[in-house]
Order: sequence, then structure tokens, then C-alpha cells
Amino acid sequence: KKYNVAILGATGAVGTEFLKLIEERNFPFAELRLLASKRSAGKQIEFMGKTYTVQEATKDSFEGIDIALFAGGSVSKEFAPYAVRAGAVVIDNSSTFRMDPEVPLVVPEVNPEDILKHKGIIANPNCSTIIMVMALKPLYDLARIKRIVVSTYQAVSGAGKEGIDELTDQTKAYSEGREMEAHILPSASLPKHYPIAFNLIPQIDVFLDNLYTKEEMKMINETRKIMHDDEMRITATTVRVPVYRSHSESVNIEFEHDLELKDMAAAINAFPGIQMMDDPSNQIYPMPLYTSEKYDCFVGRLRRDESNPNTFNLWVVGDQIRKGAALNTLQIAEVMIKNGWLEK
Ligand code: 2RA
Repeated sequence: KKYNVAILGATGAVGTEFLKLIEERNFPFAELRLLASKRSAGKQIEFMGKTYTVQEATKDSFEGIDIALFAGGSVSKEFAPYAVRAGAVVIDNSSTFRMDPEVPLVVPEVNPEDILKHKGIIANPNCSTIIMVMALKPLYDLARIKRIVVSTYQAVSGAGKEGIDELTDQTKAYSEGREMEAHILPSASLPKHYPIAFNLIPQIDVFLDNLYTKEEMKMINETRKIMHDDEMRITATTVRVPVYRSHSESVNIEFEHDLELKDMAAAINAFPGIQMMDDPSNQIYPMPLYTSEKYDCFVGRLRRDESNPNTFNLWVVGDQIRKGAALNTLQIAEVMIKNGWLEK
């Protein structure tokens, strides 16, 4: 069976990756409708030997659509209800619906059964959350997790094509001895912007009253929802780094009881979508320069935290645009197709 698919945000970094993955993974689409804001409407996109014209998204854009892939951003709030009313299942990358109790928040390898609770919308978690829970879930199945301390090193691709372009332009300017210009990071909507080339910015998204950023609270709240454990104590520090596409995360995990490193490594290797890359004696560990464009997440630096009982450190790296966004979204649709969960 083939499905009529709409992509909202077809011209951005995530939308472009949807198309690459649909082709790479032979996603069974019949009709493909590319939608974007007025600004990007009219653009021609060559895809699988056909020329598609990107249409401006309107409330009527979803008639006859089975699966609506939303790349994210504020447009999701406006168009999701129209797509649901037209009978489509919306898989949304934006943060709009993630904490809505009526909307499942899904990493297909971690909590696929939650998909069945959907009422038309399924939310794709934040990229840094997805990459972390891919490492947590195989370990949580060995021992319940009591506390997590995570620091992230997040690629500029999280800020879209504009973030990627800024890193390139600033690196070029710096190497040519010119002033680096900053217009995007830490967040386009903020009054101050800082260069990311040769720099780190300890702010992703806006600050909240508790002095955490929205990004940090997403990691805390979304992880508890995906893993169905509101008791887990979590603290996060999310940092933007001059890396193009993969997010890296240093995770300290306190379990309910002690574990053996070999059992933890075996559990991670046995879990789909993640694998160990961990051999310190041969300087083997995951690095973002080499994990980009890959489907899997990678874990290294697994070791005991000698400062606390039942506690371990690990380093996990994953492609932000793929597993962090477009791949996870498409995999949700793939799981629905495989299980017959799309049939009305
Ligand atoms: C970022 N996680 O990295 C956010 C949104 N993709 O900017």
C-alpha cells in the first residue's frame, strides 16, 4: 500500500532531509505534496526524477493526505488542526504539542506503543532528548534510573540552515582576518547574537525564570514523558558548539542498583539504532565530525563514576538532522505502516 504524504517546511534543513530519507528508505508514498510558507512557495525541487513545485501551505493543503510530516517551527500550531481535520496523521517536529497529555511523544525504539494513543497528532521529541533517551533506554531496562546529569555540545544545524551558514561564514571571516558577523545564535529572536566559530554559547533558546533555558527544560520534561518516569531527577546544561550536524552529550547516570560495564555495553549494542564505539586503549570514541549522516547514535567513554555508588558516565553522539529530527519522524510513520496503525 502507498500513502499520500505532505511535508510542511519542505525547503528547510529538516524538510530537505525528509526527502533524502524517503528516497533512501524507499518510503511507500503515492502522492508527495511539498508545502512551505509564502516566502518559500514556488521553489522547484527535483526529487526522484520528478520536478515538484513547493506550494504555500493553506488550511486546504491537506485534503487526501494520509501522513503529514511537519518539519517544525511555529507553523505547526496553525496547520496541525487543518491536517487532522482532513484525516491526516500529523507527525510534528515542533515543540508545540510535545507536552500535551493528548499527544504521544515518541522515539520509535523507546516507546512505540505510545503511538496508539494518538488523536491525530504525534510529537517528535527535541533532538537532544532523542539522542539521550536512545542511550538511556537499554540501560533503564537493566536498572531503573534515579538521576541524570547531562551536558550537551549541540551542532549549529539545530538552528537550521541559517545556523549552518553562519558557522561557515564566520570561519571564513576569521581565517581571512575579517570581523565575524552574528545574526542567528543563540536564537534569532533574541536581541543579542554571538559568533559560534571558535566559540561556545551556553544558551540554546530563551531563558526561563528558573535560570534554565527552554532547551534544558525540554530535555528534563520530555525525557520523563517518553520514559514514563516522572520520578527521575534530571538536570541539564545545553551548549552550542562550532560543529555542523551532530549533537554530542556527556551523561552521568545514577541507577537504582549497581551494574557491570560489560552488561551495559551489551545492552546498548543489542538495542536497535544505537551502538558502542568505545575502546579507550585504541582512542576509539564517537566524534561528531564522523557520525553525521548516519542513522545510528554512538556511545563511548562508558565508565564508572567513582564519586557516587551505582553511577556511570557515558558520551553519546548522534546526527541532529537525522535521528534528532527527520529520521525519528519518518521512523514513527514506518512503525505505523508496519503495524497497520495507519488504517482508518
Ligand atoms: C537546537 N534542539 O539544537 C534545538 C532545536 N533543534 O537548536
